[in-house]
Formats: sequence, structure tokens, C-alpha cells
Amino acid sequence: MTPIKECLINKRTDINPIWLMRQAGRYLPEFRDIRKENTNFIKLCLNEKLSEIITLQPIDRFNFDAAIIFSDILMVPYGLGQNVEFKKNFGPTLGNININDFLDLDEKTFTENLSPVYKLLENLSKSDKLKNKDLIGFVGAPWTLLVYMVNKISPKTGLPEDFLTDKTLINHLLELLDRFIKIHIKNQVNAGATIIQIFDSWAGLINKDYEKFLYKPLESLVKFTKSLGVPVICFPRGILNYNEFCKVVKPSMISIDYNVDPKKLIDKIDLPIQGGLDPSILLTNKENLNQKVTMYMEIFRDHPYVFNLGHGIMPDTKVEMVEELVKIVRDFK
Ligand code: 1CP
Repeated sequence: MTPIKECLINKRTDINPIWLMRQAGRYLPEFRDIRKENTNFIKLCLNEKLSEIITLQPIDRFNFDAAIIFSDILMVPYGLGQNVEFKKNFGPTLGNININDFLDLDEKTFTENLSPVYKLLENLSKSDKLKNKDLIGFVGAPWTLLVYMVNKISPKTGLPEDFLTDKTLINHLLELLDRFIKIHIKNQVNAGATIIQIFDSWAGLINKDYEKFLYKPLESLVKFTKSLGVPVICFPRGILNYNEFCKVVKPSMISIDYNVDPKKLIDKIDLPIQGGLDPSILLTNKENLNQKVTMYMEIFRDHPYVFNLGHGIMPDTKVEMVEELVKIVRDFK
């Protein structure tokens, strides 16, 4: 059994499991080399040969316990037919929504639009490099995808006040997203994903109707994924009440962000926990890194824990610091 799976069934593992959110990406020189030659990000995600190489880059370097496929949460809006582009130093820009076209879309067309993602998983699941490791497929949560699809750019600087006023559109989109995210999960599982992670990266922006935008959609996706026989990790970044979230949504494991105080959480949550460390610690120095990582490892000494960050690794992170991080986690006894 893989170290992460052991952790998921509350067993003590021989090694301390570790992988990092956004481990396949811009902090790696070998990724940047490929990216330079491939300026269209969506096309790169749909190139199963290069995506396979990129997915395995962090495994080759750091021997993490899981590979997460090189893809993006915005592949679902792309698969639905919305235009998605990534502009340098700006981030994603999405096209207009034609809700009637989306409502007419069938499962077959959506699956065909994303077929290279599934081919990537099929190829990776045969790779010798992933022996005794997990292969993580992922989706964006309905709320986070709704944010990008309706706002059409990153909500980094906040959302406009009228963001939720077109109730018909919002309700249609929530229904569509529930349906097609499930199809994307099912296709990834059928193609070989051994764990699914749900990224609700903008959950912290929900300030009312938690039931409608957070709990109900995630509970539904978690139930669905479990029914396929695959564990599911939730990352509801920025929410205030992780305890309540776990009780309602019941993921197989909860991934915590860097604003969570792990000491306060540990007695309340009866699920395996992942993550927590502020990714900006990797931009400081080895001594500080050692101190902060050891603090997480000590706190979770007797709790099933997968080491990870509290958000994605930052592009300015030095490879040397990641090597040090892995060493600290692996050597912790
Ligand atoms: O070279 C580049 O400019 C591309 C940078 C990049 C990369 C490497 C983007 C654009 N996406 C990715 C890959 C990616 N995205 C992965 C690959 C696997 C891995 O983890 O290594 C994953 C899991 C994602 C997930 C993702 N995309 C999230 C959820 C996680 C998170 O960081 O909160 C989000 C919010 C996105 C949207 C997105 N895609 C890319 C960027 C720069 C963003 C964020 C934009 C924003 O700030 O709103």
C-alpha cells in the first residue's frame, strides 16, 4: 500500500509522506525550459507527451509520494466550451459565457474535448516511476470555477458587488458544474487516478450562503468520488471553520491552509490532515525552514498527516530549499 493510502486509513507509516501543491511548475528550471517553447498554456496541458514529462519532473528530483497531473482547474471551463487563455504576468482570462451552448453540451463532447488529460493519466498509471506512489487527479470546486467563469479573470483583487446578481445564470452554472465536474472526476478515475483532490482555492471569498456555495456542492462531489472507490482530499482555502466543514462534507482527508492554527485544529478533527506550512517560508532560509517544518511534524506526530504546503509552491522558490524540506520531513522521527 502507498504511504498516503496508509495514512488515509489511519495507519502509522514507515516514512513520513510528502508531496507539494503545484509541485509541477515554474520553480523548476526544467519546467521553465519546456514552457519557454510552449507559449500556449492550454495547448501544453493538452499535450500528453510533454504533460507526462512535466508531471514526472518533481518525482525525479524529490521522490515525492504522489504525482499530481500537470493540468489546470480551468480545463473544465475549457471543456465546456468557454475560451480560456493565460497571459504572461497577468494570469487567466476567460471568454464570454453562452449559457445555452453549455446547457446543450453532452458528456461525449466534453470528454472528447479533454481526452488528452485522460490519456495522460492512462500513460502515467503504467509508469515504473510511480511504483508505490499515488497518482493524483484533481478538479476545481464549483464555487472556485464559478468565480473564474463569471468574473473572467482572477479574483485576486476582489469580486465586484454585483457578482451574484444574475440568479438564473448562477443557478444554471452550479447545476452544470456539478454535472461536468463529476464527469471529469469519473473519467480521471477510470483513466488511473488513485486519489482526487478538490481545490476550492477561493472558498475564503464566500461570505454568505455557505450551504449553497460551499457545503452542498462539495458534499455532493465527495460522496460521488467515494462511490467510485477513490479517496478524496478537499482544500477549502481560507474558510473560517474547518471543523464544521469536515463534519458536513466528510472528505477522506482535509488539506489545511497556512492561516489555520494546527494546534487548535488537531483535537477537533477526526480525519487525516494534509498541509499547512506557509509556502513563503521556502523563500527564507534553511534554519527557519527547519524550525517551522519541525513544528508541524511535532504537532502531527500522533495524527495521520501528509506533509504539504498551505497553498501552492511559489515560482521564486529555490530547488535547494525544496531538497532541504524533503530531507527534514523524511528524517523526522
Ligand atoms: O507557466 C505558467 O505561467 C503557468 C503556471 C501554471 C501552472 C504550472 C498555471 C496557470 N497552472 C499550472 C498547473 C496547475 N494548476 C496544477 C498542476 C499540478 C501541480 O500541482 O503541480 C494544478 C494542480 C493547478 C491548479 C490550479 N490552477 C488552482 C488551484 C490551486 C491553487 O493554486 O490555488 C488554481 C486557482 C488555478 C488557476 C491558475 N492556473 C494558473 C495560474 C497562474 C492560476 C492562478 C491564477 C490566479 O491567481 O487566480
